[in-house]
Amino acid sequence: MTTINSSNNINIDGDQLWHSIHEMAQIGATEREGVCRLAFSAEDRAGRDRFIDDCQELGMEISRDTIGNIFARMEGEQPTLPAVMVGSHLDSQPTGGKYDGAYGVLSALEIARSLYAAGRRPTRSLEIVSFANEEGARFAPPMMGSGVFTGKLDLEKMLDTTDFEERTIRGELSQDTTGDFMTRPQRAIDSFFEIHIEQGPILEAAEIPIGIVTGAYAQRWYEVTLTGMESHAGPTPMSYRKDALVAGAELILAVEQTALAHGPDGRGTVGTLSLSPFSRNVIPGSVTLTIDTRHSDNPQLDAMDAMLRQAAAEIAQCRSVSIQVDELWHSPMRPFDPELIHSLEQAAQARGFNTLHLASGAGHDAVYMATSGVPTAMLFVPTKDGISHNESESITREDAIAGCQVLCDAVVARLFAEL
Ligand code: HGY
Ligand code: MN
Ligand code: MN
Repeated sequence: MTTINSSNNINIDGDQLWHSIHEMAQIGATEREGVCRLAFSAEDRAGRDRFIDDCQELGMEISRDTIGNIFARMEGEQPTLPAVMVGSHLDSQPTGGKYDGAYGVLSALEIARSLYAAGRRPTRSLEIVSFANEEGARFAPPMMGSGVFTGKLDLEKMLDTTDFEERTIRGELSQDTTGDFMTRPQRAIDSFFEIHIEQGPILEAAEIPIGIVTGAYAQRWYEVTLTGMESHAGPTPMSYRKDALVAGAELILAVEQTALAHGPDGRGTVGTLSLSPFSRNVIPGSVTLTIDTRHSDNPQLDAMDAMLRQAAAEIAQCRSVSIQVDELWHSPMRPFDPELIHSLEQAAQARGFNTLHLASGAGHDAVYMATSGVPTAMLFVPTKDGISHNESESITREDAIAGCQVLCDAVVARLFAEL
């Protein structure tokens, strides 16, 4: 059990952290003060290159892997020991906020900076990481970089994944002009820590600055194709129609009903929809849409899957359209590591912060790290009005610094732990 030995403590530079977060927010900045750094875009590459520059400035060893994850390593006194890894992601939603992901990567960087500034070389090595394409907004599924890194997602299949303009990740990466950094050697990882904004209302409502994350909700993503019959909006009587869009509208309401029918932890969202032939006076013959379902409990998510498929079958029959429901991705609920959770709890208490334990409705790279068997834990800090995946996303400077300091204390305890 790694205990927080406050004599080991390293104090972070809160001003430097807050400044680096807002420097990063300039990369891909939007007019409404958010960010747009879609995975593998020029803005995403610029954010990643800034991270690389800052790590190189410290003298860290940079490496990457074939899906574009970036690793920076501070070698410890005993370099053959498995490293402590800390990180998150720099890619964003199209109308993302300044803090989702970037706060976690730049907190990891601040821990490295603080160790170098204190002249402290840890026993274990420290690896900080920026995982590629966590959001899955442009290229689904999400958490792709960590999924490939942990072997849970197939690299070749991911490289051939296309965005809505039919561009592939392979093609995007081929334009990559990052330096010729070495591929990260196969090296064991002792533990993984991630700090993130909560992206929900719980911590702010409880007026508690530190959230200890117990695990992340299970998720299932679907791609749905509805096929009816396009025909003339005038001469076609209502009873003759095979309207794919009206069937889609019923399915969207069924998604909402399915989530509501599975308690407060049920979530159902239709975030994209396209139709054809997209003409004012033609009955839509074809609709494609995506569904994101989540639940804190694996069996409940399975029950939602069954209910959704049942609803689709009934709508298809009633409206004489075909509805193809394809599961795109499934991420089961994964609890995080009790020992690391305890070390985060200790670190927060040692600094006098109240904590609250909560599950994450959002997915994070920590989920795949935990799934791969690496002891993993996450910290949350409050999000203003619980709003995220929105340009108005906001956190306080005070909470950002408190969270990073608590993370630093737990990470340092692990880095210097007696063997
Ligand atoms: O969708 C999520 O949970 C995360 O933001 N990728
Ligand atoms: Mn995120
Ligand atoms: Mn996100």
